[in-house]
Amino acid sequence: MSRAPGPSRRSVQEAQMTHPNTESTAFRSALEVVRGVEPRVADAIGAELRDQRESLKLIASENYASPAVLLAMGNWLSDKYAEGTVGHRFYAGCRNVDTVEALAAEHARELFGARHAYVQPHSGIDANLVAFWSILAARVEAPALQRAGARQVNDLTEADWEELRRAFGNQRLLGMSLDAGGHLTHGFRPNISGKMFEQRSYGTDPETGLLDYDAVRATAREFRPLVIIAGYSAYPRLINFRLMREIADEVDATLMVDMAHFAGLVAGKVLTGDFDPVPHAQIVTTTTHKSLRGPRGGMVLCDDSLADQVDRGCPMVLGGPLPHVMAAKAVALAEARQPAFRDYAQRVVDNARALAEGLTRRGARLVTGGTDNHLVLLDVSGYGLTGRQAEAALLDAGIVTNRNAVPRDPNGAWYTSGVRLGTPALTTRGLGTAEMDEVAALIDGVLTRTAPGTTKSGKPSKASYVVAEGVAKQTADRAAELLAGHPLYPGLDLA
Ligand code: DSN
Repeated sequence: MSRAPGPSRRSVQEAQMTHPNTESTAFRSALEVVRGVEPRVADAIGAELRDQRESLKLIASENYASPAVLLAMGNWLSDKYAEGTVGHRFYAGCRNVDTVEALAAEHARELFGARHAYVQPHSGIDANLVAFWSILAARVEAPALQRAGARQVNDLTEADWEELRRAFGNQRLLGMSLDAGGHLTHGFRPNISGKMFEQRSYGTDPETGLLDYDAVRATAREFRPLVIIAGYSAYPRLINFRLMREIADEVDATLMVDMAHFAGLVAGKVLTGDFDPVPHAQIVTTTTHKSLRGPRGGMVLCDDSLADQVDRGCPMVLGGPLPHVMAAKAVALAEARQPAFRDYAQRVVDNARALAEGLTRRGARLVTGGTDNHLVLLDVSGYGLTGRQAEAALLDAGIVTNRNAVPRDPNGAWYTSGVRLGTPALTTRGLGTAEMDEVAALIDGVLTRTAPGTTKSGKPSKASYVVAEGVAKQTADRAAELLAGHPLYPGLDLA
């Protein structure tokens, strides 16, 4: 995965701020209008820009959307109801919503090479809910309709519905365990997926930390799930989706991939062949705001077998579509189809690797020993800290991360033993591999000089911590210097 020379070394942000005066005027005017009604909201929006400008953002699931994406959301498209699908709405007057939804779906299909795209989900959880519904409906409704000799669900009798309800229940889902990097929506109790499905997890190899496909296959053979989910929010390696589909086919399961974290790497053609989920899975879900760098929202891609069910997502499991966000999705997906996005995606991965190497060289312990994608999972137990202590100490030093469980974590999901670090946001700002080494030095410097604290009664605490005098300020100052060379929304002036 060596990086082809990019067409330009300008940062993504510089490329996006093509008319800083126009963009400044647009945001300034918008804030002035908001200020006229509720100044505290305008202040909070301005303060958020300052916070984001001043912090070293390493949250793997965050990014910075372009001014065009942000501005596409702030308008009267928000005022339309548009249940239904393009050209088939339950409300009159949707022609402009049709335009933006059709554009977003077209860009998504072209970008990912998908047969069908559904751009209405409001979030990743919603996208997954649409996928679960679609898989169940396709599997369960069709035979029920056949048995009842009915053409559509509305034709079913109460007795048919009774049978349908029974068939919808007690289905099985196999997904990656949370501590191996899976996501709450992959069958865990705090999410509806953990209640509607009987769930079983596959983990990672205790020695290597890598996904063990033979173990996944053995579990699938024994458990016979209806759905196998591949995808993660904290696994730093690639998944072979061809193999996962093979396993799913063997047990007659539907392969669903949640690519929320790595959609940008798929869009940017860093993940291709066996590592691109779209040709292999029957259904793929994603968010649009992580490595894909779009507005906060979700999306579903699928093959023809599930398209009809997916399009019934609203009102089946979703509230009314957000037309203004679909407009912003169309803009972001158009941006991701530009050649520069491929360069960006490759730099995200190069930066993650440089960060991993910088940490390893300084003695840090990484889950799986490194990374092949946009994230690094740092096991902070080597520093004598919990994830919660490390996350808080880093935040004091201007480095924003999030704590995350590591496989078989002795500290559980709340305190954890890990910190997840991701490079999509800093790459958007234009930081490169040399700076990632410096970021690694800053992180290691803070964690080496942080000690666990004690509770009020003097017992060891998993939450409190003590950073050596001056370290947080010194680090924050250096982080600010690094960021000053890569301004967020360069030229954007709200004053
Ligand atoms: N909250 C996202 C993340 O941080 O990974 C996933 O939902």
